[in-house]
Amino acid sequence: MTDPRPLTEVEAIKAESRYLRGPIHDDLQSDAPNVSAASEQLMKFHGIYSQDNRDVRRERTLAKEPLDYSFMIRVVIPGGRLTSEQWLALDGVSDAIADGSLRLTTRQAIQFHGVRKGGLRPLAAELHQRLMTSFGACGDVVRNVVSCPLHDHAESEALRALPERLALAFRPNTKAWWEVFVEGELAATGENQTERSFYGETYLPRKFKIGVASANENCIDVYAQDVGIIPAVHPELGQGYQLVVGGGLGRSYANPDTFARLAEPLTFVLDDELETVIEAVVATYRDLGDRTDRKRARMKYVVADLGLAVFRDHVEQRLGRELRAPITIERLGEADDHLGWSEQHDGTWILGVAVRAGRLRDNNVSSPKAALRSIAERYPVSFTLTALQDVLITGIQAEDRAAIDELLSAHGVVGVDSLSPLDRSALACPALPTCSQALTESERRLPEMVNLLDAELTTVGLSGAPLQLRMTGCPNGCARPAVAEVGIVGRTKSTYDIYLGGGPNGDRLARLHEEKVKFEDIPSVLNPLLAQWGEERDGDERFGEFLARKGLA
Ligand code: SRM
Ligand code: SF4
Repeated sequence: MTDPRPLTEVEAIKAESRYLRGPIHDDLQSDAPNVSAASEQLMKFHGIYSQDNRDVRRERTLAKEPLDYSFMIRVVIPGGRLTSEQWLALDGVSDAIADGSLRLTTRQAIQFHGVRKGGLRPLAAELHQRLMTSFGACGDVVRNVVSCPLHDHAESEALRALPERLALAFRPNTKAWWEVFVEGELAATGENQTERSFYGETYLPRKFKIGVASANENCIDVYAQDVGIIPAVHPELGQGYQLVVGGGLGRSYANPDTFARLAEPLTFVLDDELETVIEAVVATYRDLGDRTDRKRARMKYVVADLGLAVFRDHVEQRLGRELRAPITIERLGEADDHLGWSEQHDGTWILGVAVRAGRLRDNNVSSPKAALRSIAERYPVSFTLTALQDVLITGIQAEDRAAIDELLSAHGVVGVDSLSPLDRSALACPALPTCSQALTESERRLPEMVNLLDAELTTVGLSGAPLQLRMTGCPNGCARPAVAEVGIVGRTKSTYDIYLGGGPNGDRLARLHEEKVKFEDIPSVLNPLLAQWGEERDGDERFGEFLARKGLA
C-alpha cells in the first residue's frame, strides 16, 4: 500500500533538479550573499552548507541587517588518506578562502568554515586540480566512507583499498558538481543523463553511511553506520566481511519516535560480493525509507520497524538470491586512537597527533597547522585523518623522527603523552557559531569541560584514569555521544542531557542519566558514580563497563 502522506519539499526539489543542478548556477551568479532555498538543499549534495554566524544573528536581526552568511564546505576523503600535496592544497585554501582553520571531522573528512559565496568556485577548482571533491560529502547519498587507518599488514592491501573502492562504487553519476562549480560557465542542463539505479532520480530518502572497521578494534564506531563492514574469517569460506546494518545515532527532541540504534549482523560476504550486496541494501533503503518525514527517514528506522528478518527478505528480493547467514565474531576491542609513534611493517613510522575537537588553527600558544605544513613541505610523508578527529603523519623515515618531534615541539604542539587520557579521547562537534542546528555550545567549551572533569577525577582519587568524553550541541549526535562512556548532549541554550554507560568498544548505547544539567553542574552530577567506580571497579575496568555491570546505566 502506498503511503498517503505527502512527500517532503526536499523530495520535490530533488525530483525537479535535473540531477542535482537546480538553480545553483544562477544563484552563484547573483550578488546576494546567500542562495535560494532550493539551492541550499541541493548544494548539500555538493558538500556545501549555507550557514550564518550565529554569534551576531540576534543583533543583526534586531538592527534589520542581513545575516552574516557564509558556507561550510566538506571535502570527501575516503579512509581519511591524503598525499602531502593534497594536505598543502587544503591548508592553502583554509587561509586564502576560508576562516584560516581546517576542521577534521568524525568521519575522516575536512571542513572549511566561513567561505563567502564568491569563494565556492575557486575552492572547487582547487579541489578538482588536486583530485579531490566535496561532491557527495553531504546530501541524500552514500557519504565519505570511513575506515580504520591502520590496516598495517601486507595481506591487508585489499582492506586498505576498500574506502576508495567503495567511494567510486557509490559516487553518483551526475556531473553536476563539475559543471556547476568547476566548469562554471556551462549551461548545466542534465539532459541525456542517467543516474545509478540504486539512487534513481530522487536519490536516497536521507544520508547513508558506510564504515570499514579493523578486525581487532573499533576506532570508527562500526555499529553507528548504516552499513558497517567488519573483516572476518568464515569457518569454511575463509577471509571476508561481516556486514552489520541499521546503525545511526541521531535523535530529535521534537519527534519522540526517533532514537539511537546499533547496527545488527545481516550477512557474511566474500570480497567480490561486497558491492552487489551493499547495492541491494542501498536499493532496499531507496524503496522503503520514509520520504515523508526527514526526521525519521534514516535506514535504521526501516530495519527497526520491519525487523531484521523482513529487512533481509527485501534485500534478497533486490539481490536476486539468498544472503549467507552472518557468522559469530569476537567482540571488537577498545578503540585504538592511533596516537603517538608506531612502527609499520615496511620499517616506516607513523606519528599520530591529537587535535582538540578536530580544529586545526594556529594561535599565540601553539601553531599545529603551521607545524604540519612544514612537515608536509620538508619530509616525504602522507597524512591520514582518523574518525576520532585526529591526524596521523604516515610514511615517516626512521631518521626523520627526531627532527619531526623537534619541529612539533618548537610549534608548541603537545606530545600525546602529556595529555590526560580524558583529553586524549574527548570529541566535540562544531556547534556554535556555525551549526544551524546547535542548541548550545560544544567545541568552544570542550577545553573547559575537559579541565572540569579531569579535576573531578582528581577529587575522587582517580587522577589520570581513562574516561571517554563526547560532547555535542544537540541530539543529532555528530561526535557520537550516544556510544560514549560520558555523553554530554545540548538540550537548551544553557543545559545539557548527560548520557552514561557506552564505551570505547562502541557496542553499547549510553543511557540517559540526567536531563537539563547546567554546564558547571555536570562534574558534581557525575561525582557519585565516578567515586563509586573508583572504589568498586574490577581491576582496570572502564567506567562504561562498570556502569553496565552494576546496572547503573
Ligand atoms: Fe553531523 C547534521 C557536523 C558527523 C548526525 N552535522 C550536521 C550539520 C551539517 C548541521 C546541519 O545539518 O546544518 C553539522 C555541520 C556543523 C558545522 O558547522 O560544521 C554536522 N557531523 C558534523 C561533523 C563535522 C561533526 C564533527 O565534529 O566532526 C561530522 C562530519 C562527518 C563527515 O565528515 O561526514 C558529523 N553527524 C555525524 C555523525 C557521526 C558519524 O557519522 O560517525 C552523526 C551520527 C551518526 C548518524 O548519522 O546517525 C551525525 N549530523 C547528524 C545528524 C542527525 C541525522 C539523523 O539521523 O537524524 C544531523 C542532522 C541532519 O542531518 O539533518 C547532522
Ligand atoms: Fe550541529 Fe548538533 Fe551536529 Fe553538533 S551535534 S554539529 S550541534 S547538528
